[in-house]
Amino acid sequence: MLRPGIRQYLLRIIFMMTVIIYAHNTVAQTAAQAWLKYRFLGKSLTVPTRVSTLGQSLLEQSAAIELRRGLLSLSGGAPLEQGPNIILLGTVQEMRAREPKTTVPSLGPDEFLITARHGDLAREIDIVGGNDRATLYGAFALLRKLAQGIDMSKADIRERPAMPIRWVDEWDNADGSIERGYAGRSIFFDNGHVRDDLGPVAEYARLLASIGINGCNVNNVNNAAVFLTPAMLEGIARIAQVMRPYGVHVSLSVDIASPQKVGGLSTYDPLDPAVKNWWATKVNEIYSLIPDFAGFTVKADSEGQPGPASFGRTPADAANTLAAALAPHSGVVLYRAFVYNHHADWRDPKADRARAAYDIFHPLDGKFAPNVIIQTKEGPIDFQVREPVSPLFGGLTQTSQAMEVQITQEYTGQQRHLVYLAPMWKQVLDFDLRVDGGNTQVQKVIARKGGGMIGVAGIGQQAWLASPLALANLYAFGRLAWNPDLTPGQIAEEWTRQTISTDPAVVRTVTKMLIQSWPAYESYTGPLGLQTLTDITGSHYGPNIESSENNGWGQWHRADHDGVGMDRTVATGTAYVGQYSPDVAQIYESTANTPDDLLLFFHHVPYTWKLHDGKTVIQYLYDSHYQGAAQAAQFVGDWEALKGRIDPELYADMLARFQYQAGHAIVWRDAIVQYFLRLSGIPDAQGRAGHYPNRLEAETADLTGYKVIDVSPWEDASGGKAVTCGGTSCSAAWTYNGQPGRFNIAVQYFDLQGGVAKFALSVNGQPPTSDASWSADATFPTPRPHGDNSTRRIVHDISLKPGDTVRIEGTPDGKDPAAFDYIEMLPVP
Ligand code: GCV
Repeated sequence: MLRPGIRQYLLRIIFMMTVIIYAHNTVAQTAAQAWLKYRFLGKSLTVPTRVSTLGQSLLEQSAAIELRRGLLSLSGGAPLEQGPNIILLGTVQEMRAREPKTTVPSLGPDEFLITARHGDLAREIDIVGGNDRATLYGAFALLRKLAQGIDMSKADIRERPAMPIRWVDEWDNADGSIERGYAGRSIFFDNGHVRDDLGPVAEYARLLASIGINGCNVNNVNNAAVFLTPAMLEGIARIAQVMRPYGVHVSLSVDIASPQKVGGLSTYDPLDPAVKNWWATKVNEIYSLIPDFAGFTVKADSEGQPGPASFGRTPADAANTLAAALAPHSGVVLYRAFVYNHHADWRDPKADRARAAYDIFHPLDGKFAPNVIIQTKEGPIDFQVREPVSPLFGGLTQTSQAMEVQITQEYTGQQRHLVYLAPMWKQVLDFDLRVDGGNTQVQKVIARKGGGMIGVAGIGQQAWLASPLALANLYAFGRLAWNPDLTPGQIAEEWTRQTISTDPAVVRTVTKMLIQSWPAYESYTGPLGLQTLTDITGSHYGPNIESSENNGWGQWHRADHDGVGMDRTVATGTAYVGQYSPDVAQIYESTANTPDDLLLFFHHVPYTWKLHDGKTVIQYLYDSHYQGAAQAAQFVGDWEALKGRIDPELYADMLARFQYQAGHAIVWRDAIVQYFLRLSGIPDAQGRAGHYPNRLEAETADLTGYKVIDVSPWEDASGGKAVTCGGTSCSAAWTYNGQPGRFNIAVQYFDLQGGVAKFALSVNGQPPTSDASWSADATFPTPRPHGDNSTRRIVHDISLKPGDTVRIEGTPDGKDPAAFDYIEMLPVP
């Protein structure tokens, strides 16, 4: 007969194992696929493993469950302790009630303490929260340290979040698609409804809570009206229920025209009494279903969304109507400052989209209700690879503000390229707007008056963000919203230790790669403040330099034969610079003071303009693209050095991604370099741009079945041309005339959707290696040959001598015509 204590203990273990096994069997998508892995580090833990709570609240119970789950896993499955040693969880009030004589300090909301106590008979770690959610944050903080192998036997930690709003926004549509999402379909919605299986949502909430995120806006800011229908709200209530145990409150994007679209009113004028009443009633209905509902996010008068301007009303009128409905329930309105005219006149040298947010919202400062927070993207345009900090952060002194950043990599490589964004966000958080000569760093501005940080996440069903390393961005977002004083390097290291390995060599290499990734991407996609030179009116992925020009979207760079860049100065340009405080404006108004990396955002200069180090703008454009592509190639080598040190599946997955990225960086490099060479007529001093001596163009081959086509934009293909196969099989052959030697042969092909074309390379009719045939089975944007889908395959180590016949055989499939651009002989080093 087992003693009751032991029996209870065993039953608890069995229960926990069942929960864990159940969770892992039923939830295909788990938090363990991200950073909550809690790998056994091969040594015993430095903390007690018996966990107890003083309170019964849902969040304190979650904290205990998370701790037990984490400790069990971290100790390699060894049974949790039973003895007197303990980790004790409770709020300040509960701790004070337990031991009236001890001095437990007062803690703010979400603030926690972790303290180790060593009595004669027992060891104790207390996790004390300023509220019950803080006990959960404390539990995750302890696990975070343990998972990195940090000794916590003498823990003495006190942390509080820097800002109250720490939300992710999802741009999920009711049909299950995700706007600008690159990781498959929604975990929330499908076919017009909330999904039956919300297992992944619970796992997501765990991930969010583990980094202190306390809000999740679950639907797209576009197409939002349907989310206020009664049936949908029932489903949203289920989502809220699943996220509640982790302290993540749900909010909704709303369409300002909902009173008309959903409510059947004849107007949605925000000052109309019937409209106000409709919102108040709708909000009451929401709170009856979701008592801890967080609030609304609003995109209005922007990119075709309806808004108050249709009635001559201001954003303050609209925001305050919603705020009045939410105020009795303590809900908030996140009103987005992303309001601009996307039909601007590109011929007007004074027109400037960058001005829009400040022009519209600055005059309204002081007119917003206290529960309105103005949500501003970190830069004045739209999540470009580099922009200056939005001047609006300095332009609203009486209004709460939140900064919106993008975790989903819309303009930064769509998770196919490694781009760790923490260094970009950190620069913005630390930027001092110098308002009234004061200490007005962005991180201080957004932390006051109930503001904070919003990360547009783009989480989907494919391993959260598709690429394992892209998850460092979600992690970093939460960590910076919690503590903007952390450095991107610290965050990268702690993420790597928890996610990949605590092996110092691995941590060093992965951290280095993460830190180098944003500058690398910038240098091959849009340096000097040009912004991402991508397909602005389409995919936002591959290169398309002119797509920014001659349209109303306002992402202009004004490149012409003589020069490049937008003149935004007060003296001669759009006067955007005047929106900054005088101290900041004096930096950007003059070319001498403007940092090179933003030169072309603020100034139009000739290509021969000398940068601060004396190099010309055009030569910098050439050099930067070659350096960036070389850096992308280096990532492959860096990663290969980790072979055998990390999980083999992760190794193989990321290796393929880095190989792809290295190839696509060449597509970017060649497109931009060719474009500016042709436009400026100024050659590359190093003779690289436009000279590809090892390349054999498809259009120069002896073609059987293949037809030559013009690629659009022309710069996305070598020589502007490619070949495409109209039949069942086509081939292109060249007679090799170069030096004899060993080569890696790169084949640049277009991997199109709607079929899986096949390619094979042969030399003198024979496949030279086992990797000389492959399928074009990836999924890229754009249904025709384009920089979006131009892909490089390298067939390794082939001996060639003059007179050899090199042939590419393409077999189309469905809508994929086995198109390709060129082959390139790369001497084996
Ligand atoms: C949700 C950019 C994106 C849009 C997005 C918009 C926004 O323009 O390309 O997809 O719409 O920003 O932030 O509202």
